[in-house]
Amino acid sequence: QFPWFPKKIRDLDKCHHLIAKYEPDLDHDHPVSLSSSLTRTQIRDPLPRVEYTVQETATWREVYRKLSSLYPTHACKQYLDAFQQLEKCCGYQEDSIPQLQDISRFLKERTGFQLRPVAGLLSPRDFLASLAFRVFQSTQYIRHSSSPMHSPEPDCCHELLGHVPMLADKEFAQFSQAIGLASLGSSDVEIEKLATLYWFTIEFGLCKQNGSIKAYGAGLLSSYGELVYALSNKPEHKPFDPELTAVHPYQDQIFQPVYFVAENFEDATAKLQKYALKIKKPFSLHYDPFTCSIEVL
Ligand code: H2B
Ligand code: FE
Repeated sequence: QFPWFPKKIRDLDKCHHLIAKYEPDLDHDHPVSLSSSLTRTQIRDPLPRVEYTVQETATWREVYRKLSSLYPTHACKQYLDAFQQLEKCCGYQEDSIPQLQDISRFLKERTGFQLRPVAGLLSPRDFLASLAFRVFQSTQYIRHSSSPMHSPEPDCCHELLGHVPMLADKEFAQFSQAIGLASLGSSDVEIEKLATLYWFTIEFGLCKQNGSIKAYGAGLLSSYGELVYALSNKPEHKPFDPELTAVHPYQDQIFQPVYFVAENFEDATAKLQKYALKIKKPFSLHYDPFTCSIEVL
C-alpha cells in the first residue's frame, strides 16, 4: 500500500490541502494583506490579474528596493541572469507588483514551469507533488504593511523575488522537479525527509561559484537579514549531501545555524536522484513531458 498521488496535471486540483496557520479574517495581527480583488479561501480562474492597492504596492517597493541592492553581491549568477530578464520582459520593477499570469508565461517559455495560484501554506505532500509536473503553487497576496521586512508565511514578495528567478534556470528546474518526482507515492516519513531537503536547498540553499559562495534559496533571497547572515562567517557551511541533509533539524523561527552548499545544480540533481532511488516503492515512475503525465511502471 502507498499513498495516492496525482498522475496528470489536472489531478493537481486535488492537491490543495492547506495548513491552517493564520486566518486573516480572525487573526488580530493580520500577517498578510488581501487586495480587494483577492480572497483567501477561494482559488479562482487560473491566474487572475490582481489590482493591488497603493499601500500594498508601497510594501512591495520597500521590499524590492532593499533586497535588490543585495543581489549583485549575494545572489548566484543564475538568479542574476533571470532577474535581469524579468525586469526586461515581465514587469519586475519597484513601482508595481508583477502579475502571476505574465510570470507564468515567461517561465513556461524558459523551463516549462508554470505558476498556479494558491490560498496559503500547502501540505508538504501536495506542494511537492506539483513540482513533479513543473507546477509551482504560488501565493498572490502580500504581507501586511505593518511588517514589510517580515512575513511568517509565503507571500508574493517571497514567491516572486525568492522562487521565480531560479525557476527560470534549466538545471535548477530539473532539480526542483526531481524532488517532486521523488515525493510521489512516498510514505509520510519519506515526505518529511524530502520536505527537509526542500528546506535546505530550494529555500535556504547556497552554492559554490567561482571560488566563492552565493545564495540560491528563496527563503534567503527574500529576506534581507538572513541573506546577509547566511553568507557571513557566523553560520556553519556544510557540503550538500542528501542522506545527511534530509535528516538535519531545521529552524523556522530563527536564522539557520547551518546551511548546505551545493557544488552546482547538475551535481545536486545527480545526488538527489541517487537518493530518490533508495526510497522504497512497489513501482517506478516516469514523467512524460509530452502529455505532462506520470507513467507508473
Ligand atoms: N505551500 C506554499 N503555498 N508555498 C510554499 O512555498 C510551501 C508550501 N512550501 N507548503 C512547502 C510547504 C515546503 O515548506 C515543504 C515542501 O514542506
Ligand atoms: Fe518558499
